Amino acid sequence: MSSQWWKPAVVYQIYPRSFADSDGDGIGDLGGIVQRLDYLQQLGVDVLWLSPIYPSPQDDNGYDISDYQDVDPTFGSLNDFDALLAGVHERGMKLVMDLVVNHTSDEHPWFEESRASKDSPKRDWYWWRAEPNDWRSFFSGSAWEADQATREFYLHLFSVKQPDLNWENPAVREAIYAMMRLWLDRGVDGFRMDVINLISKPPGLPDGDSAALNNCGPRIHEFLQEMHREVFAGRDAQLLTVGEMPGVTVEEATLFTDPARAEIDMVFQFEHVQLDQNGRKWDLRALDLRELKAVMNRWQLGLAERGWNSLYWNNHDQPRAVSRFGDDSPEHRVRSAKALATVLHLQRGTPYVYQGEELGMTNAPFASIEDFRDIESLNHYAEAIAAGEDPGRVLTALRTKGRDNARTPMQWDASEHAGFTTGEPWLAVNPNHAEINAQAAVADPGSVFHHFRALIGLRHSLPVVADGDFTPLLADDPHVYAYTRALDGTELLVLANCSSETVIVELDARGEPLLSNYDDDPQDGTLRAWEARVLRR
Ligand code: TEU
Repeated sequence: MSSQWWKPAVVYQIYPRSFADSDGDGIGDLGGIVQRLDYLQQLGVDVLWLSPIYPSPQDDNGYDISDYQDVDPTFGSLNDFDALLAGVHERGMKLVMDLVVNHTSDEHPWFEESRASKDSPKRDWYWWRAEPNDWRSFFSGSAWEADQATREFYLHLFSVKQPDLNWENPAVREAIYAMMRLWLDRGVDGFRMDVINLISKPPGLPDGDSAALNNCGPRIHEFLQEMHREVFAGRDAQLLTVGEMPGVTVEEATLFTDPARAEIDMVFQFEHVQLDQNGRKWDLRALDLRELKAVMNRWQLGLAERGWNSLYWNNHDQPRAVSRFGDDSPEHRVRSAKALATVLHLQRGTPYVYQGEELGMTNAPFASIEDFRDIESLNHYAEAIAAGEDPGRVLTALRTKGRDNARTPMQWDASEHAGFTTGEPWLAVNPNHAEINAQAAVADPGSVFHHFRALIGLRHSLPVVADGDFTPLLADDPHVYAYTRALDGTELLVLANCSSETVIVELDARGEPLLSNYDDDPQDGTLRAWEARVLRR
């Protein structure tokens, strides 16, 4: 596995269900992705990450897999997959699959065999107990489900239809490694690993906070080193592995991503996407830019010597970046989307663009609970209402933080269903697609799309972006995000006003302008609303 080719690379995440529908059933598919490969090549991204496309009852939109070695007919076939992979490689891009192996679907043959009887040869491929502990599921309610057949309980940290695999069992690990080797042999270029820090459970499964107790358990590094030996070692292909790790710390991330330890290339940390909440995700809290910068700067400096960062503002589990971290009002949406991309893409790490982020897509105007589809949101709503919470308040939280915000169909043009489908979309298209869509963006040199292209171009052309040292500036400034990158005598100054008011910048902002989201620079020591500048000096 040749090293670190992904440092100057940019990854684009596709949520197949919502990207492009080629057969008019209202659900995106592989044929639709193939139709849009030229668009992605024009954007300039290097790697495509596909959220799960495997056979699934779709209880959690594919993160509940019932067959790891095929493609769900909703999305297409293995032949369609091979055609997609060929199209990606022909255009010089790579394709990374989603690896969901903390749990399977309860309709996976492994689980069906496991639940059949207490003596089943696959009984301990999952976690069964006569009595549950007090663990709660990430999707509300208990993390244990009673199973009538054997009158025992099985563990599911996510939905009832997502039973957790028992990684203590070497047969489970070997079966997973064999499946991964199959996809790599098919030409896949790596894996995004779903909640991979939860696979090593705490001995004895003690009562307590399940998220904390299962975060980076005692054998996690042993398992990832074994996986690396069994799956990746000895392959000369350029591969990428990224582990999604809710709750991971900088210290743990340096261990996971230190190349000398041969575990994974990078992790998704969650600290910066949990600042606008009081404990629970649904207890909303205003975001303070100083706190956001503090977290991002700590990760930048923490992995400067050892390890590597992934960089993201949003994905299929998070609300839209411009609505959450920017200002999605018509007056400021474009500039704030560009400013957010600028401060993220020029940091040290591999940037991830979530489909539609390059257009400045926004959160959606969900009117009522009937408009939501995501199991996490629907379960939370049911539990909150049952607990007597005010429905209006709960709905406001869902509108603000709900995952469906990220899952409204991709906006390709201004037509009825935004060019996503000729059928009835599984989730309503955001009505602002008349203005916000790829067709308009590609045709407009001043669009968010072309700003992303320019940022990706800087990472591809300037070694300082991939390898330069990171130095934070103005950490205590409540409005301005600023830092430098330096390498071999080249320095980049990156600064952005992350507010909708003009502010004064307390630093020497002179240099050769490389990129900005304003056509001019008044050179008067101020930054206008959401003004972002990249200068070389
Ligand atoms: O997400 C794990 C995870 O951390 C999220 O569920 C997160 O807690 C929540 O969405 C934030 O509000 C991964 C996948 O990305 C997600 O889509 C799946 O639902 C989940 O695992 C289970 O597979």
